[in-house]
Amino acid sequence: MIRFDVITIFPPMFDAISRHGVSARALERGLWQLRCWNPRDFAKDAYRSVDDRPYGGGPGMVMLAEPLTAALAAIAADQGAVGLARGPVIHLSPRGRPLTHRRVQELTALEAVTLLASRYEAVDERLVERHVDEELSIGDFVVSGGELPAMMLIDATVRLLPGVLNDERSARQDSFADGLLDCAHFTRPEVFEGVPVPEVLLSGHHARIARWRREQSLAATASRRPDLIARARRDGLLTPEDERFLAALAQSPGERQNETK
Ligand code: 4F9
Repeated sequence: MIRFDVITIFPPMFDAISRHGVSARALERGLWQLRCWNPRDFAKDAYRSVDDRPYGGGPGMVMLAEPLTAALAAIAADQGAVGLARGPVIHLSPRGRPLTHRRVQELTALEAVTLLASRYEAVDERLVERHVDEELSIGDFVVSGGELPAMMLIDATVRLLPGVLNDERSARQDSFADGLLDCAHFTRPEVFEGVPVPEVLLSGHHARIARWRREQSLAATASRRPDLIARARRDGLLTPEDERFLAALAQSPGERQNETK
């Protein structure tokens, strides 16, 4: 079982994953644990300050190293007291390396993961240097704090834990699980605003359906994320049949307008 310890000045934000949806149900069923730690509780002054102005001047505030260090020490002590193998301390930051499906999969094997969800413009770099193992980004954009990115990391990890999803096949067909984007999906009605469901899906021919879905994945990935095609090729995830399909796709521009959506 995995336990997430999160340092945040807004613990109630985490109700979003502890009280709603798949992650909440898994929490209730004891498949993972969550503890939030407020750095204000580790502040040293009467105002319970967790930030201060940057040396060198400039806009914004910087999170103080000391309350964060104290919070990290308390987390490590608590994890140790209950016998958890210490996992990494991860800071969610736009300066981090991109979070990937592979890294999420690796996290599922850990007993404890500590997340620093920072606010303000930055964290004192000495704290990062000395006490953070890894900085991870969830995309090339900035949000108002690390809480949402931290919740995304937790949610992505929890849904891969055994027993969390109703059908284990769901996680396997997700985008990125096989290095490609997921295929398109359809449900009732059979005709929507004049657009019919692709005929092959009504055929009951399982091998043809599987091939069609594979080609949908390949076409969407080639058009939207050519970087993923290159990687899948490098990782040996493309069959000769896939390669023939991609070659034909490259020969027929215009027919795939839809794929540039
Ligand atoms: C963290 C943005 C991870 C993207 C943290 C403001 C962040 C972020 N990925 N933005 N605080």
